Amino acid sequence: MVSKFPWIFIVVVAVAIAVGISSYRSGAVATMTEKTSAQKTTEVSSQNHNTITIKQGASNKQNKILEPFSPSVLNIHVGDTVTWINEDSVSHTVDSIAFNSSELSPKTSNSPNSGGNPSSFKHTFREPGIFLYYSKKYPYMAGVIYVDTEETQRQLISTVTPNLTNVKIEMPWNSAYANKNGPFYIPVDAKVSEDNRITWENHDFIAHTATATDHSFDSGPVIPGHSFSTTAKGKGIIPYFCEIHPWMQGIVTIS
Ligand SMILES: [Cu+2]
Repeated sequence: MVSKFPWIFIVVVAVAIAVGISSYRSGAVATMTEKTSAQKTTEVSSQNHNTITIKQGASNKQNKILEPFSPSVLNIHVGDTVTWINEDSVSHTVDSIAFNSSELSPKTSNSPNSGGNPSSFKHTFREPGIFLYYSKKYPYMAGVIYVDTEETQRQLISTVTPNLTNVKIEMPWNSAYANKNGPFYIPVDAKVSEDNRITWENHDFIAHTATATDHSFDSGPVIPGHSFSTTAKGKGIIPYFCEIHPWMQGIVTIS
């Protein structure tokens, strides 16, 4: 028994040292993990600030700029901030149900009439949803921001179906009241090709309209169970809304 004691002692000490080393190591690993997550946090916070550029020449529809607000579709998270920067040579506004910018001066303006207005506008998104915005001054300019919207849902609400010559857009059940952030039209940003037929079908129990902000089309009241069709003309983004429930908005992108 006595002769075994030093061996047991040695084993105990060896185990204690081994545990000590491994816990020291795991401490080091923990420190490395913290560093990695800190780096990740930095990456995420840099993604938290998104920029949308109002392109040079955006105010003139004849310039046929496909994305006057660039990018026109943005996917972000709750808590993220978006900054619109006016790089056009005239002033602009950014208008939506959720927010309205003041008059944004041209970024490179030397004009004494700019009145010291800012050339950029920031908005922080505090809740999930689909946020459409457009320009009240130049109503053919529009964009959409998806805040924590699942990709599957975005696909559902932005169908891209090649060879589809009749694109259907649904005015869903209780669309004016079910969800204050939409979708009010499904898909909310329909992508179509020029000369495609677009049909809005009213699946709701009340009448709605699909009225282009530039008045390039206007369904007038579409009663439940009925539909309205038009032909997609002119490449670009066309924002539209319901004249009866103007917070109902959608966009059609014609390419
Ligand atoms: Cu409506």
